[in-house]
Amino acid sequence: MLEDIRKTKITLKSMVRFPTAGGKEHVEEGKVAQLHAFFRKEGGAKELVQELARRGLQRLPPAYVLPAFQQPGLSHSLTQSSSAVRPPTVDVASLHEAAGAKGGSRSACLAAVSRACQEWGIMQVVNHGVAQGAIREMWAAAQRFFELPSEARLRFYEADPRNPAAVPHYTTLGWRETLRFRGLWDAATNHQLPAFCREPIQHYQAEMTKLALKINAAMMESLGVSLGNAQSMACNVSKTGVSIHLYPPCPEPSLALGVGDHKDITSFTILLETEQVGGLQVLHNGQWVNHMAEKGALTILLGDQMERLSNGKYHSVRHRVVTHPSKSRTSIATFFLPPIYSKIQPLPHLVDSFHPPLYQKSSIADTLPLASNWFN
Ligand SMILES: O=C(O)CCC(=O)C(=O)O
Repeated sequence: MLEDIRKTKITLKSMVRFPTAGGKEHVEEGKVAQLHAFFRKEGGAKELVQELARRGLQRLPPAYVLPAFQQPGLSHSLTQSSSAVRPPTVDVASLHEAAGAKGGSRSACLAAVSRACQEWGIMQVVNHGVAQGAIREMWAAAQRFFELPSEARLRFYEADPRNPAAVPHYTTLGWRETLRFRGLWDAATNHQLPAFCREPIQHYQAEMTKLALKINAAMMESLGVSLGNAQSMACNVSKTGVSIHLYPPCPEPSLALGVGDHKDITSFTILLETEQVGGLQVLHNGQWVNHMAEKGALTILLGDQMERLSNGKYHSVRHRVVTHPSKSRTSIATFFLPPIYSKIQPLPHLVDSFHPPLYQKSSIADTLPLASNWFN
């Protein structure tokens, strides 16, 4: 265990901070270069991860094999792990009641949200009120996108995922394929999306935004911000981005990751994922713990901005994605964050002589200029 912690520290120090759309994924520069070289080989005969998976490889192409200290190993693969500890599930039905409605269910819900944010930094939410039609259409669009011939998917491929001009944008940094783009009001760039994606994504994102506003107000209220002020803190979730991931079956899941260990730079992220396959793991009390999506649930992952606002009371959760030897998984991550130049600091009432400020006042642009290009 100590050894694990030591290794993790080395990982963080020696890794280049390499941003995903939602945060920072720690990927070694050498590994990135190797993946790109592999991808470009054979005079443009590029193979995306889905095509590699379909070939029925017994061994993982070396470009996808992580350095030993980053490999999840057998004990953390999805087929072996039997951890009884699971992130919490919170019923958020009472958050849809009129603001200020009296009753025990809302305060019980806020208490459950607070516990999940303090102890885990992740929770599944049920009775979230998101229209089922929006979810169904979004799944259908994602599936149709990933079924496009590889030449059509490759039109969006961008060798340098840090390139802010590449929107929308396709990457295969781990054992995955990812389509990502900025919030939908960026019509100037998102019109490049295939026509069949546009409406479902727009509809889905409108639903996500409604939910994000409620979750944000609940988190603020659970941190002791008065109801009126909690609702006026909507700026926490005023910017957004979306990543749609496909993780095909992987020939050697113990050697690779779908998404590397990282935290999100967001306020929080809302994740929709294939049910009952698993793949997302969170670091909890020094151990990687499997998260398994329940039927109809959405997952909330806390990010760095919520940790900063709460002066460390709530924590931005470290997470990664392991792959499955025979099953595919799809996930749709919607990232919510404040405007990138907004200076965020711990809420004043959470700072006193017993709780000195743990974070300086700073903006996303100050801390992670490369990733912030994505949301600007
Ligand atoms: O696919 C998942 O479960 C997580 C994706 C993720 O961590 C990300 O997009 O930053």
